Amino acid sequence: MLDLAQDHLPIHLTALAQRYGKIYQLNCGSTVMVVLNNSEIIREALIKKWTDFAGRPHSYTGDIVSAGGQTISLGDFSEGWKAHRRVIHKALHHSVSGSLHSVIEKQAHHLCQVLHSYGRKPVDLSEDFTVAASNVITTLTFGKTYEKASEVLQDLQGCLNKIVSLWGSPWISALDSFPLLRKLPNPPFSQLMKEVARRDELIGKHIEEFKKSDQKQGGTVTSSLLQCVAAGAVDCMKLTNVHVHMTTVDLLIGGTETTAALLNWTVAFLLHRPEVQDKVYEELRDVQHPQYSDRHRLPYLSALVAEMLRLRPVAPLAVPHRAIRNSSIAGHFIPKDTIIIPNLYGAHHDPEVWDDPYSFKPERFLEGGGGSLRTLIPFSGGIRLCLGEVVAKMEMFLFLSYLLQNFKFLPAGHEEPLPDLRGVASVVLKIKPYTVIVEPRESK
Ligand code: HEM
Ligand SMILES: *[C@@H]1O[C@H](CO)[C@@H](O)[C@H](O)[C@H]1NC(C)=O
Ligand SMILES: *[C@@H]1O[C@H](CO)[C@@H](O)[C@H](O)[C@H]1NC(C)=O
Ligand SMILES: CC(=O)N[C@H]1CO[C@H](CO)[C@@H](O)[C@@H]1O
Repeated sequence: MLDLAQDHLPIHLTALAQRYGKIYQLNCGSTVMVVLNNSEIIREALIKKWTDFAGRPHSYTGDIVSAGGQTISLGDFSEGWKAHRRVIHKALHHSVSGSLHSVIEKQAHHLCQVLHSYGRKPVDLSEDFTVAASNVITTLTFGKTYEKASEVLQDLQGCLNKIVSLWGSPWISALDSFPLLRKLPNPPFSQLMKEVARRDELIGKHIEEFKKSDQKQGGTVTSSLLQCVAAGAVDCMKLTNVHVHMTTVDLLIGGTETTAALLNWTVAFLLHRPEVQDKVYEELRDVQHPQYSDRHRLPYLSALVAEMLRLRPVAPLAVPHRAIRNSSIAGHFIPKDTIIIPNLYGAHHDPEVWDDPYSFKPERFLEGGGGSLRTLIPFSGGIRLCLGEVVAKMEMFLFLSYLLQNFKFLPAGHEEPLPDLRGVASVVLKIKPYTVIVEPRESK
């Protein structure tokens, strides 16, 4: 229990790996967990033996936040889950193909306008990043965007963030391992129940409004799913309105804070190594309106994105998997129902794979730099691969190309220390608060 209550669990689990090796077991109450700390072993379990490890743990609190496992992210492996994931995947790619690029460009452009309006005063950009990432998702799901000050957006993001952080807290996880505790009063748990009810009210309102609007004709994930439910087509079997509802929750939770946190991390690292910013800027000078298809002409920017995903995989422990039958990993017997924790953070800091793994060196991903994209697994792998990988990669590339082409990020002041790069990790790995000065490039 103490091992799991650490403030930076990925670092703690990685330190345990140095003592106990690339695969080890933790026991918590009646729960057995196996932690995997290198990329080879994670690939063995999640890709090569995906049929054995495709499950999710059943948990008391997980059921509460996921309407009894009716989400993609927390739903256990079953034929119904597979069908649900397939439909969303198709709907996401249908809504995404062609339009995703322009959806992101529009938000990147808007983000630049907001940053211009700050002048040269020190600012905290985390909310602007959240708004940009959230608007990409709400455009894909409902065809709608919101301003930062919008009450609807504030309410929804506030509520989802609280759910994620409460659910990740030890007060809540203890309830899964120690059922007796459920009988005692637990204020964080009551708060969680309240936020879940609020979430369902807010999302429910969105879907009702959407059904009444003219958007329902097509082009968004929600319209594809609703059509699917109404038509009762074969590959939509058993998809219900609850699934449509929970899909929105999945995409908003999976797609907003992750992307925003990664942008926030990138700015912090660039403050520590300003020459990296300048190199990316030089590269971008020759490309008028950067497109995702230009990424091969922008090797330094691409290397920066890869290095950020390596150093700060924002879902550092992925989402726990469950063995759905007896199996083995690296020659060790793994009984059915063991919980598997892929330590992506550990895999990305493995000294056998990465030179100087704790240093920020985008150059490692340039030709001949020694970095290997094969061992980079920020989106995990196999059948549970992040559903938004394509969206996230395009967002990172386009947001950063717009930001770095238009601005230079500077430390907030001479006396101010540079941002602390250790971070705090619960479900999403985040950086601690800091401010930054945004200087427009053309003013020089
Ligand atoms: C930089 C950004 C992102 C990173 C690093 C990331 C990473 C991850 C990881 C590691 C997992 C767990 C996979 C596993 O269980 O093995 C995951 C799952 C998931 N992600 Fe992402 N993600 C990002 C952005 C997004 C976006 C933009 C979306 C939505 C459009 C999204 C939607 C999801 C969903 C729905 C799942 C659950 C998949 C399943 O259980 O089958 N993610 N992500
Ligand atoms: C799984 O392994 C356990 C031992 O932990 C054994 O008792 C059980 O029979 C095995 N189940 C199958 C289906 O092989
Ligand atoms: C980065 O995110 C944290 C919260 O996770 C926030 O407090 C901090 O101010 C953000 N920094 C910037 C420059 O956005
Ligand atoms: C990042 C890290 O500490 N990885 C460790 C995983 O386990 C192996 C032992 O098998 C260590 O050598 C690595 O250092």
